[in-house]
Amino acid sequence: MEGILTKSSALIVVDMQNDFINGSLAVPNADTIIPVINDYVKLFEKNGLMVVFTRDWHPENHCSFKENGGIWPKHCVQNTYGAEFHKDLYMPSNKYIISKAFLPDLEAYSGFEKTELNDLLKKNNIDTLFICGVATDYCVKQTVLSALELGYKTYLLVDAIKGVDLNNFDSEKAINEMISKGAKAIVFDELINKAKI
Ligand code: VGL
Ligand code: ZN
Repeated sequence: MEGILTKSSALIVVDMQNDFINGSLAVPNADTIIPVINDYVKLFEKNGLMVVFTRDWHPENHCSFKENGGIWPKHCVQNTYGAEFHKDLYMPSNKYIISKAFLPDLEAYSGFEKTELNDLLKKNNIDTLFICGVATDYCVKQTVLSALELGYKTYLLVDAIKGVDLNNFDSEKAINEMISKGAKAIVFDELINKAKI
């Protein structure tokens, strides 16, 4: 293994949970990226590389819910079906799960916000991240921007993300912002070719 995929690379799969795929806060066409994400997960697993799944993990009374003055329908409540990972998502035996946005009064779109993610990556000498999942315009975007601020070389897996698009072009704007701040857009075949594995 050489090229852009090295022992210091990790895959971060953002929030592929039932509520975001076909539940209360369904991201349009999120189901269509599951097979692509599975290909990435298997590629990393096959090469013994780290795979991290983040999950939105709200308490019942989370501030982001409409009933509490927020903008979202109730979603991803801890220990409910809606918060479970989708059944078609391939979960390798060797994986890490990072829960986020678990404090009632704090919205946290980034997988790094108030979590152990940065420590976990540092402990494993990770310097390069490959990020996919949902939603492009919220948690994927904020996770990518945090990663860049923390100094990780960051790839956005553009064939394995989907956005909410509350406003037209939100996802497109989010992708442009991530790239302008240093993220590199890449698709599966390109990664395979450049990885030289
Ligand atoms: C998300 C809206 C609300 C996300 C989380 O995972 O992108 N979006 N909570
Ligand atoms: Zn949420």
